[in-house]
Amino acid sequence: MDATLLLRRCQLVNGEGLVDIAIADHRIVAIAPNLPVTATTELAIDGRLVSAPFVESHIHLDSALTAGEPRWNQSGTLFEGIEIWRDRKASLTVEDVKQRAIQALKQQASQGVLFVRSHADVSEAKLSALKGLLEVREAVKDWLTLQVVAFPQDGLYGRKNNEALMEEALKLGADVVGGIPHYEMTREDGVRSVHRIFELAQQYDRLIDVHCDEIDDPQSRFLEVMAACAIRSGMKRRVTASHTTAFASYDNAYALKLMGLLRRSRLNFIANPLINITLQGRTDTYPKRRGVTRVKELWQNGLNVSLGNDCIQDPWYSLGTGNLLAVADMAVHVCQMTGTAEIDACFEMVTQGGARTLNVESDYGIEVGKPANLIVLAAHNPYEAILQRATVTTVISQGRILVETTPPQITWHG
Ligand code: 17E
Ligand code: FE2
Repeated sequence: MDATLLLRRCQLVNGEGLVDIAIADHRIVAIAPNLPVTATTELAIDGRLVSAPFVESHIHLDSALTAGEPRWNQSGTLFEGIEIWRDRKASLTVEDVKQRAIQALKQQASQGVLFVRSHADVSEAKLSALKGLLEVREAVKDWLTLQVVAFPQDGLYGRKNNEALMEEALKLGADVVGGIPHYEMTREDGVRSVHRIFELAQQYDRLIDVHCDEIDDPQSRFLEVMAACAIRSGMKRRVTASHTTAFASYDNAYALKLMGLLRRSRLNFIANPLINITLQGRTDTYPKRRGVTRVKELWQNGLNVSLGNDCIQDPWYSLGTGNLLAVADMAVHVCQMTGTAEIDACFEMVTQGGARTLNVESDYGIEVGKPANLIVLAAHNPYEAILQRATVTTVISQGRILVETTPPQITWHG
């Protein structure tokens, strides 16, 4: 058999012994020890970890790389971030969005991310964020899969025109319907927005990903509305609740009832621990809440959880490099996922779990017949990868080597 690319002696995430991986015509054509194959290019992996790519399930590329414009977020709250972004987006252009989004995506791809779901603010009259990201989706499609969420940052009912802008965004081709019920003016508006989101998703045949209960208010209970709608509509796995930070503030009696409903709903969950450990708890003195959703309990209940960066240097978070191992590392700490199976689960949340959230599982994973998207890490297993924030040394996209990085070389002169 002839291959274009052959990886020798790879350690797979759940693999027993080492295997070779042969790639031809952009697809994986064979996986087995000691393949009798010749290839145009052969890579000696020498027992290092080879994984399916990282999946960024939650990021705002429209605001990425704007930290400090027009001013820095001094209070560190979600609300100040929204106000700064409102001023910044007044001068948004399609070119501005495209340039920053592509820069951020290249930075992420260099760190092994080949699947990304980005929110695009559609509560802005010209829809520049959405139009820019739809053009980026097309521009990068040969090396990265981008999904775009129509996200009404100022509320679906926050201004008269916002609902119409959302529908316009779906007509233009957004992949996912977004929302922000906890930020609507009233509880009633929030509930109404969730129902409208489900209606639109069914009408336009789109996925759903709602910023849900991103607040420390234990009375913010839109997650139960989403779960009920997911069950009644039958959309279940096509629905995602992002952030759900209020879940960390619910009392345990309500959380127990809710968890039963969530198990029925099969919703996907996305936690963004880098951002929510800094945004939440800002009105607390001490004890100060962590404000990250109940990742461990959701995972223990068999629900699909993925982890996202949310921000790369924007009005909500001035730090961030788009590295998903940094996010997994933060989840291990904040969510106390320190058991061995729990650390492995955090690695899965930035790979397979994200693929399930994005509904791209049929094209994702290291299996014969699937598109050859894979990454090589300077580590031997997921634990080492998180421990070391391991360098992704080779990124292979659609069967071609897209990026190579040499890990830092330390010379000890003791
Ligand atoms: N917008 C929002 O509502 N919440 C966030 N965490 C970010 C933007 C980053
Ligand atoms: Fe977000």
